[in-house]
Amino acid sequence: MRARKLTFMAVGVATVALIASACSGTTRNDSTATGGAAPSDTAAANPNATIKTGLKIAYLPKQLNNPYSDIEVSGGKKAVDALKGVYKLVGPNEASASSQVSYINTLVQQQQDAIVIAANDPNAVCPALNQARAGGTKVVTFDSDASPSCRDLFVNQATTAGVGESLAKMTSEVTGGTGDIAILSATPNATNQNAWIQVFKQELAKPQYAGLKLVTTVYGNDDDQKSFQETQGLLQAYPNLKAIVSPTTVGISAASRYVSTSSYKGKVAITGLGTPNQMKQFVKDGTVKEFALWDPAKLGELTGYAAAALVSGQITGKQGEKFTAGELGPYTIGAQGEIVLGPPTVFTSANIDQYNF
Ligand code: RAM
Repeated sequence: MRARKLTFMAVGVATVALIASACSGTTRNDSTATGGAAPSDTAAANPNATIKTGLKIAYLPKQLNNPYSDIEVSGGKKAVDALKGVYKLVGPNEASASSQVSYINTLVQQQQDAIVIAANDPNAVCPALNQARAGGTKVVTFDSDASPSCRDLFVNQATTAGVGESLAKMTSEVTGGTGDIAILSATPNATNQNAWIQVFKQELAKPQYAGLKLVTTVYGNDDDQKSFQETQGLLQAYPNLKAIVSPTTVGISAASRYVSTSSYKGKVAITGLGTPNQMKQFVKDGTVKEFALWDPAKLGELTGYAAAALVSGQITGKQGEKFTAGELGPYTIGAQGEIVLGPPTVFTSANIDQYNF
């Protein structure tokens, strides 16, 4: 399908650091670590290049048993099918830091044209991803980025700043602007949640949010049961809690389920990021007033078109390059190889019935 690069880059000291970090995973404070063996791609983009058919495009979401991932990859399959490519889906059942490495290694052996991955840790996946790239496979992250040193493109669902700001605004609205609040996140290593939480905290430092006090952040690991138990723990440990902010679809639905049948209903607000279909019942029963998300299927679809454009040479990942993502229309690559799907939608009782995902 394509010429494989035979040369591997000199890897140097930086990769040793990455391999070391792969053992323990990465927390937010070192998530900006760079280095690694990014292949030097000096080829110029050819905007008129034809999208090749038969491209082998493999999706590797954070985890398979997450309704969000199912929606996401359904859009990926739609794009790959439309482009007459060969779609593949693999992934772990839990979203721990190094859980994706063995899947990447297998995809490398299978000589996929592109690996599309939502990274469970920005650095743990890097040595394997760079090995894929050294062999000629293009790497596109979506949903949760890896270090820019080990991917060609990142398709972000919304701007990181936009998501963080929206979380702060919703929290203020559902609490009336005052009180103790807690975060129920996904895994401690998740690039996307950590980036959103960082912006959220910066927002909370602004005068308009002075009445909100973040008391703790806990991690449900994008596991429904653990998220449910962490919710219970938060409510017991912080009797004055006014809101739980959960920037994960798994966390927000588990927290809502707990609160909806407890004495905390009506006293502790829940907001964050959720799928309308999982959250509808909790909006209707009054547990949840507002939350946000984008359409995960569109994220998967856009990523499929980006991967195919990259493999076909229409784009190389440089800022300013343009491509068309089928029915989703034209997109332009931004700084650091980032493509943004669009702004998130805020869901309330007024609009939730209009959405079905
Ligand atoms: C969960 C995952 C995913 C995130 C959504 C909002 O499903 O953590 O990565 O984007 O929540």
